[in-house]
Amino acid sequence: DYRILHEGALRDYLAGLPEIAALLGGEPLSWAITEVGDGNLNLVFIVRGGRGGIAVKQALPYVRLVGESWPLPLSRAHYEYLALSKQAQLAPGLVPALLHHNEALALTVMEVLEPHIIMRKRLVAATQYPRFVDDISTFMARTLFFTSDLALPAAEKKQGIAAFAGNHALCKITEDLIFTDPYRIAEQNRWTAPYLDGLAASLRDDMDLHVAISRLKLKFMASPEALIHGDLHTGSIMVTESETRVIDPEFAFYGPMGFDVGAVLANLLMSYFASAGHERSPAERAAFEGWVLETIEQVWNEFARKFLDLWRSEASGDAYPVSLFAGERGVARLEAERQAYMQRLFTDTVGFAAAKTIRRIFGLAHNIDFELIEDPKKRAISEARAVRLARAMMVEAAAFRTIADVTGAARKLRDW
Ligand code: SR1
Ligand code: MG
Repeated sequence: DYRILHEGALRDYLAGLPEIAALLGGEPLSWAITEVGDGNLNLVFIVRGGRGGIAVKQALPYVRLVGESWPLPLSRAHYEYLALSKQAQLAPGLVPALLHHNEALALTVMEVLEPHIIMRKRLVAATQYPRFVDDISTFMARTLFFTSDLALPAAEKKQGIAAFAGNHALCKITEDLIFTDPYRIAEQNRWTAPYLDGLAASLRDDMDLHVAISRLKLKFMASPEALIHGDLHTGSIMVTESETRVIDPEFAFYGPMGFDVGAVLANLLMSYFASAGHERSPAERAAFEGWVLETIEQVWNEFARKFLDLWRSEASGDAYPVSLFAGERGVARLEAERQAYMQRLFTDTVGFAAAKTIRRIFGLAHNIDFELIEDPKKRAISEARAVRLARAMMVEAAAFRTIADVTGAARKLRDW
């Protein structure tokens, strides 16, 4: 029954949903319908009636960014709906409210987020968000912890893995676009030529990097640690001064936790390096970049603190059986093991953050942090700084022991 619902057909469809029609209010013919999707994959409509508004997201049977030559399963809308439902349960108030889902039409109706704005757009304008650290660290700690073996009995965890196993076409996009193509000649790659031609060639020739990215790819493919968002960049986060909402989990599956945490840190790091290329006074630049680096530190530190608190207080999973850690000695040993676990997760996070950075500079899908720097030479300088840090983070991930090691290295590259 799938068909693409453009304005008229969408109006008729929504008019047939009594609860949605009542929420919008007024006559269906009076509803204002605008297509606002600026992502790479889907159609997104905002519909406004006399009483209220809604957001409607419909998956296209192909990649919007490229066109019909690249087909993509509609089932991703179902996985997005499943993930949003789970995230709403685990991190209430941090995802948009779900109002309706039609699996056959690959269509989901959600609350309209107003006056929320895509975070990436505001970062380009050097805007600081005071609530971001607390909200994103809560979102990640709760969604990752409560879908992991630390919180779930083994059977339930395995059912979770199975429920998302069919989302492999979206995983394959990540496997190709993030973990493979930037390191080889690929038709869809692009970069700021001619300035980054040499750097692009050096990535294709760098065997240490090829080993490091392949280890990360294997980790992405074969580590069902938790239900991850799968595309947690600053374009998947909407913000106001007082609220944060995580959107668009269509890449969700059971994968490595560090992929989500690394995505957030990578996108903040790119915002930091892009800052030098945008028009802003030295004082504004210093204030914004200082805030970004502090935010990066706090995101990791708060995430780790909250995750560990959950582990200490809410561990009901089958991993680390309590009976094996009885007595004072057991309690101390388990706490040491928790710290070791977080260190391994940090190393994964550093590596994945690097992979997420390099793909945005040499792969198919770029981001406006860099793209809106009009002067290609300035853009290339910012991008080259980000790549220099990313290479070190990928090849020597374990040498970055703390998040301050990452921000310290970023600071050193500010004027490189
Ligand atoms: C073909 S899809 C390109 C990218 O868009 C999405 O936002 C994901 O990041 C994906 O890798
Ligand atoms: Mg998206």
